[in-house]
Amino acid sequence: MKVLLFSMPDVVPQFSARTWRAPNLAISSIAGNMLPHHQVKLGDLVLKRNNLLPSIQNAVEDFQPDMIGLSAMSFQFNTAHKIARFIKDLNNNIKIAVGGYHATLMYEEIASLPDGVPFDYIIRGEGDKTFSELLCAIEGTKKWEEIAGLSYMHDGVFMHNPPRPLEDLETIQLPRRDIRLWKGYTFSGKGLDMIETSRGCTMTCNFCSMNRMYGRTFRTYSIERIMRDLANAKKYGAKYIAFADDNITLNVKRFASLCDAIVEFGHNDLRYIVQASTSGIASSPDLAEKMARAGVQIVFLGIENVSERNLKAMNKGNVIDKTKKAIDYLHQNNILIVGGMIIGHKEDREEDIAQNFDFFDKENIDFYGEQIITPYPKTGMRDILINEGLVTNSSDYSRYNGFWANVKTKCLSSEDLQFLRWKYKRKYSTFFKTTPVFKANFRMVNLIRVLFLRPYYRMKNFISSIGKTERDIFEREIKRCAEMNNFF
Ligand code: B12
Repeated sequence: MKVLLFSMPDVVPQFSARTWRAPNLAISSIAGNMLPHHQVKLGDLVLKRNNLLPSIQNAVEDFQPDMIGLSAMSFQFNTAHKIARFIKDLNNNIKIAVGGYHATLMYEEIASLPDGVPFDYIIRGEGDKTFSELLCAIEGTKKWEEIAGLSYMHDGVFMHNPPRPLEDLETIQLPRRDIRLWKGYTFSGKGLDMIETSRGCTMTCNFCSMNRMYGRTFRTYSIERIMRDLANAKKYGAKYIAFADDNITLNVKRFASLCDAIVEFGHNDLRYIVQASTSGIASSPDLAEKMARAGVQIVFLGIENVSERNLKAMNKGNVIDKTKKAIDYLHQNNILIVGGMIIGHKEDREEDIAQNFDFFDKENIDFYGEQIITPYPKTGMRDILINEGLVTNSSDYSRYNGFWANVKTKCLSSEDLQFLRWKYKRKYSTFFKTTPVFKANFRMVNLIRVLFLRPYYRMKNFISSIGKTERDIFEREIKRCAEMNNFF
């Protein structure tokens, strides 16, 4: 069969496609686990945001696929739905499968969409083997009802097979990087690629969708497999590697040996971006040193919030002291920090939001990854917020990306939340704080920032706001963000 796999073009304003265009690891992995007699191509549509539909039409007409697979997070699902309709209009014989987080969480709702379903198959959970078995069923070499994790249309209704047990990672083949339709994967002007070293997380954060995909489990790939994957990514031009692991410090000892292996295998010429927990990094000062030696340049640090009340509400426990220690250990090793921050908790007032931005500023957090709490489908946090009557947008998932306010607090409306996030982000983050190029040697940059740049940007903000109210500038910015994913 001829298969085309697409990841979605939607991005969240914080991750501008100008500086961050990552390949989607899911479709690369699906392709890597298909039987060799199939032909497959990969299209990461984030590379085609400016001419989306013509790019899809050309790819379909040039390649003539029998099957198209779409990968979507919740905030990208609307786009996946419209693209599926567009493809069916192009050629109704093409079969369409959808997979990823939204499909896994909302497959029953998708199967009963009121205005008809442009998808023929829904892949729930890990799709590496499920998709390969689906192609076998189409070719008549596998029984439909035997494919765990598959939902398929039969006589006009969707049949939902039992959920798929988690895969043995030893049996998952390397992702394919040789069949990408387009070029342009980049982070701050250098080649970017994605690698996973593990799957799952055992932590209990109730705002996270992970445990609906993997339960509270943690499986790891062998160091040998990871080194082969790094060599492959390097072969296809990667200079930056973002590890897709949600929390690479779940097993600190293992991560430390992975850092040592990267040096031993000579892959410390790459620059790494990882996601880690504060308690993981704070567990030993040697870890940050090993990470720096391996080439880790940026850490997405799950700080989340600095109020004990809100940390408790997220099942994160009081990690503030560990957070401060983790920040010190990383900065002592010249590692840049993207601080994960979640605001808009039920008791939050303006001062609670200000407190987090103030902490980030005092701790010299390099990039602000602030998000407004989002009631992602089927998460514990969603149930709590709905029961409290605090969800203001319960069904338009296209706004479920941490940028938009879909909730209110007992003291702040969602409009207030949207405005305050913008106001404090603008107040604290300066240009140089968001441009990694200038951060190569951030000690010097810090000095420049405090002495010259902050006053300069305060001046620039002031000049650009002359004659305009803060609200005017805010409305203009929000309008720009609301239009950035309008492709149809
Ligand atoms: C890496 C990552 C990022 C990276 C890079 C993403 C990118 N490509 O640009 C960064 C940090 C930029 C990021 C940002 C965001 N992320 Co993110 N991210 C992840 C993470 C950690 C790994 C994704 C990954 O590659 N996994 C490895 C692959 C192999 O697994 P997979 O994607 O799940 O795919 C498997 C199955 O889902 C399925 N499958 C998936 N697609 C398809 C398609 C087909 C056809 C088939 C058959 C099967 C299939 O099969 C695959 C193989 O088993 C996940 C959590 C996780 N560990 O999965 C969160 C996650 C996907 N992100 C999430 C979110 C919300 C976001 C943001 C919106 C929020 C934010 N503000 O940070 C932004 C949006 C970014 C954007 N596009 O603009 C949520 C999604 C929740 C939801 N309900 O949609 C997750 C689940 C995190 C969470 N804790 O809840 N993210």
